[in-house]
Amino acid sequence: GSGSHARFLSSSSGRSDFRVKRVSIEGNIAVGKSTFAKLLQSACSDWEVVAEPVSKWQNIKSGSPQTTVSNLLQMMYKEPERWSYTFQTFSCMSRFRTQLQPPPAHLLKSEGTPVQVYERSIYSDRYIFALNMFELGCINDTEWAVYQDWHSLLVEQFGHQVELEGIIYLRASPEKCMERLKLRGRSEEKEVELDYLKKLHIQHEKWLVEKSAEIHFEKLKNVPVLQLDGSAEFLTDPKVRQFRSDFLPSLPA
Ligand code: DGT
Repeated sequence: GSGSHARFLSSSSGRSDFRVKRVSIEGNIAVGKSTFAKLLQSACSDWEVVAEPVSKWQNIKSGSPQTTVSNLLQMMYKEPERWSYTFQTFSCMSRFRTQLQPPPAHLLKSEGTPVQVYERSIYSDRYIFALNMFELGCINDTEWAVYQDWHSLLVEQFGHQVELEGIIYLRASPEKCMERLKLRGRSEEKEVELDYLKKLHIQHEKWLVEKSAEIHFEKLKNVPVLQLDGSAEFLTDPKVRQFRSDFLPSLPA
């Protein structure tokens, strides 16, 4: 509720020289993270969204002198046993890279509480996706050990620079996410089955609701989680619109 919302925005980031707070939006595939993130950004000039680098995963340039472009997202969905480990190294690296970027100057100058909003995090990379691929047998024991080893090293070395103030969990049924996934029709996702979304849903629940996931980072366990009903249609639901006009009058109706 609003209590936890206020709590994670008012607590200190632990760095006196650096007021920018970081919030990650988590949730199943196609639940509506980007739509929600854009709403946050348009509601408040102090909030900046850093999108998930999906387009980078779809366009990897390799080879010379002729450059070929490969679509790792597609390769991962087509042949998960061959490509999941490679995918997770690249998705996690690109998440680290974008989240380590310094915030833009306008945020640093802002007088309010500047917030950077991430679509997913280095933590969902490990505790949702990589773990799920391991449990499905698409990442083998050796790959999983190697992934966890370098993931922990990077978090220990750089974690303080990407510390989260809070997590927003957009929660919806796997069926609802499937409906939206079909609606948006991203070609790589054609073969995604409801069962896969159900498994990802359970991983989210274990980490963010039941708190029963085996998390290796003490700080992460204490990050407050704001749970929001992701089944609402944020752009058209009358109740959401009413809330927006009452509390966020700066937004276009
Ligand atoms: P949204 O805004 O909630 O509709 O979601 P998008 O489109 O911004 O992002 P989402 O959740 O659909 O993720 C993009 C695609 O990448 C989707 O097919 C799931 C996949 N994906 C994202 N992160 C990972 C990951 O760490 N591992 C694997 N295997 N797949 C991932």
